[in-house]
Amino acid sequence: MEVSSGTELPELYAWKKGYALSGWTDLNGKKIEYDHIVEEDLHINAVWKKLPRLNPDSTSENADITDIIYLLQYTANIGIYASKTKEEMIEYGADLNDDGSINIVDVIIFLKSI
Ligand SMILES: [Ca+2]
Repeated sequence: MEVSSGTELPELYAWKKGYALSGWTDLNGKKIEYDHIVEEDLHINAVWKKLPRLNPDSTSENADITDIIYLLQYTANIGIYASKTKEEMIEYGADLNDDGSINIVDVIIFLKSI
């Protein structure tokens, strides 16, 4: 995708089934901060992250609303993942925007991605 000088990065609205758009990188693979104003014309690549399967009872290959409920429960410190560390949740793939935190933003991205 080409982005013109003086504009902001596109919002994270793109959609790919089973994946969340977690951000953008430049051609060298370096992550571009979301609030970065582009200073020169730039080619950016989307970073897609596979949606995690958090529902242990699910047999489906693709993530669904039940996985989001488990993530939402984690952010409220309840449910089967409540005792998991942030690092464990990141390992499960729950940090959908790659900011090192598991919170409501990840839940929203998840909701927008299924
Ligand atoms: Ca996050």
